[in-house]
Amino acid sequence: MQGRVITAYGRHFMVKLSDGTIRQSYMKGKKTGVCVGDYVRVALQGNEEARIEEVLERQNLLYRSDEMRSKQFAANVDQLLIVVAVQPTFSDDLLSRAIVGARSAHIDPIILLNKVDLIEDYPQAKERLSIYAQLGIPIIEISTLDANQLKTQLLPLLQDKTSLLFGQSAMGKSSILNVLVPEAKAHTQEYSVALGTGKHTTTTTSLYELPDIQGYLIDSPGFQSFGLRHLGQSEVALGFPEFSEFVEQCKFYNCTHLHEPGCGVLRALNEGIISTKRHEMYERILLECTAPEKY
Ligand SMILES: Nc1nc2c(ncn2[C@@H]2O[C@H](COP(=O)(O)OP(=O)(O)OP(=O)(O)O)[C@@H](O)[C@H]2O)c(=O)[nH]1
Ligand SMILES: [Mg+2]
Ligand SMILES: [Zn+2]
Repeated sequence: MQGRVITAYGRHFMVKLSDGTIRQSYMKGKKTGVCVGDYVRVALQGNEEARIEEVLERQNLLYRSDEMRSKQFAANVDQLLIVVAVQPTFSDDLLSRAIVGARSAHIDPIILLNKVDLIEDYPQAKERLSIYAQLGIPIIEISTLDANQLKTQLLPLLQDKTSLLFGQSAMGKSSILNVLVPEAKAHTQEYSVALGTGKHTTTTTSLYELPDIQGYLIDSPGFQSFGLRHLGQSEVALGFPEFSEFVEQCKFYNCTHLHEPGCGVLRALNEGIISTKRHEMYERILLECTAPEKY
């Protein structure tokens, strides 16, 4: 039987089977490599459990890799909903990394600016996002305090897709989920009670079916770092779409756009067409990717 992984607790997974039932599942072997969003083939074990026999081919996989380890976020994701809030302040660095991570995995990024009801700090947040708007990344301004409005804005975008709510802690990812999938709240609370955390913060990635439309929404724990060491130079550059028209002018086909003579990107940078801040971000991510492994 086939199914889709809806959540993972260490080595254990919950799999929603094609007949609509949900089973606790496990996978044999040392390194599991199964993650939320995966389509799997399972063998039923008794009437409660299932064993994952095979992970079916992935359309894509969003993951990060730092110096010490790599971590899978989710598989088979159509779009990344990067949630930033008016308050607390979001990190430009993490936002840019999320965009690079998405594009390199062929996932479309959309920025959700949440908590626009906090009008005092709203103008500053909007201003900080203008650079991403110029890149052509959709930015949708929302507040979970207005549930009807939020649904009107988001549901059409979520139709027929698997979307991943992604971002730093306290940006409001789970609050958005709870508006769109009211029954999710019970699940989350149950889990934090069981763990005795008693906090709102999300500790596991989980996939939910949207009740009103066809589509899936994944909530994930807030992240504080997003290493991109697994990417090559051209993949990093994909996250900087404003470079592309100038890359064509580079003298060397394997130009890294850091120091080469005749580099179209550096020329555009000098002319103020490409933002210094963005180029610095590119350099930082690229140097991290090409740095030798540390032991
Ligand atoms: N004013 C305001 N507060 C909001 C809004 N959305 C969420 N919040 C509050 O922001 C806080 C954090 O919300 P969560 O939904 O738990 O944030 P999260 O992104 O899921 O956080 P993690 O699970 O830790 O990653 C909560 O206290 C929410 O009540 C909003 O639109 N406006
Ligand atoms: Mg959360
Ligand atoms: Zn160049």
